[in-house]
Amino acid sequence: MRTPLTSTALAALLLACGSAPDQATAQGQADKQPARAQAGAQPPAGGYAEGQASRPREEATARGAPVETGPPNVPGFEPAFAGQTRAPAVKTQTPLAVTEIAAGFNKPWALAFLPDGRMLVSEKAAGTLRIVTRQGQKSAPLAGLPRSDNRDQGGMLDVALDPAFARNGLIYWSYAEPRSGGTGTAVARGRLVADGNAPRVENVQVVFRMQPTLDSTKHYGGRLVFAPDGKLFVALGERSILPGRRQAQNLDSHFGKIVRINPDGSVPKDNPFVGRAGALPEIWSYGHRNIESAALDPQGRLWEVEMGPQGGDELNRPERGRDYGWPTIGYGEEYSGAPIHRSTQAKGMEQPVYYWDPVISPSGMVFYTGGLVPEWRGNAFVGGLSSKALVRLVIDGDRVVGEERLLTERGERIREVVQGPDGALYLLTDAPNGRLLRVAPRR
Ligand SMILES: [Ca+2]
Repeated sequence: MRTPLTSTALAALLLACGSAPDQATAQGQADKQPARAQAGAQPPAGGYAEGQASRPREEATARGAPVETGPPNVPGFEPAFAGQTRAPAVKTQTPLAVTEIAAGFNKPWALAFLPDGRMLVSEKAAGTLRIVTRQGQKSAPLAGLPRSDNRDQGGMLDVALDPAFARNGLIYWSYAEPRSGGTGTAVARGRLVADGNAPRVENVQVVFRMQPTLDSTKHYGGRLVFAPDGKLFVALGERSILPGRRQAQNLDSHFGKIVRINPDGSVPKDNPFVGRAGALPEIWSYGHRNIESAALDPQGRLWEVEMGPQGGDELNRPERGRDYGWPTIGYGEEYSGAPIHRSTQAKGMEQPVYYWDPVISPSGMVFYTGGLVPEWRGNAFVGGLSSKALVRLVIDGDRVVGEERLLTERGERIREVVQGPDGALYLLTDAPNGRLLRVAPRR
């Protein structure tokens, strides 16, 4: 099925797509190591204008041109249903303005609003949390945080407020925990003392430790989402290296799982695998790759976007006890171009609601419910790293019916997206000098 790229095929590809394949491939590599040679983007012999690989694009064109015009990395894979990839492009009609609130964050990863309008911002590479005022003034790093392993994809990850924060002052954060023999994702909580010149957390308690420990610096996952019933979802990665990847299907491992815990770390009795021999009781869903985007929709249901390999980033709505397929099925391939999956579908494994090939490299997610931009209500927003975009998804009946890439002209890797109390979107850019941006209608 896969043949080397010939110059004839390349010419046909360029004519058919109107876009150089190396642009999409180069973007897809940016957050994904090791990088793949661009010559590895292999359309079928004869190019995309003929043959099965052209079918998904033709379908998409019939429904309206998609925002993605580059060739897929894995042209042999076809969507399981119409609209599973390359949804028609949509365009925000409201004129937008982007304002920089603050800069100088060391690879910021997550943002959470405090009730008084100040923000907690995590700095992945520094292993810190800071408080930032609405005017952009940054506090000193919070004292009292446990040590994190800040190498590579590790460090300080997500931060979230307890649903009863106003009463108990508790915040939760995820981080790469240094351990004997390796690292693992951990979640801790503590009482925030936010006033004065020495902000800190007190009574720190680690409430979750991913098992097992593995000597890998990648794919920690880490997104924290409180469900409407007060349970805490923790979205995890599979640690990237093969000994981790293969555990995404194993219920005796937290790798490649979404776990569901009580805020104190205890296991809810109604979790799907409670009482099953050999299964870790915290597991909610499995077969995930690396989840850095997760959010509740306006109905209170959990959604996630996970980083696929080369090709194959996925939007899923994880349900209790279900298998989301990684690494058995998927729409991507190794960065070398070698196959990972024999098939895109298998019995007993869930299909993604939507997938991207080439990838967007998703991080951060929110469903917009604000009043500032009424046309966005109910839409999902996802940060894009390699795609250097804020990705907007119009969702109807659990299907994606429109996609937009916002802020592409800025050329910044978007790590986090949150809706502020004012109805604006707040973003963090992924850089050693990362920025906090506010996106709102132009005045
Ligand atoms: Ca999947």
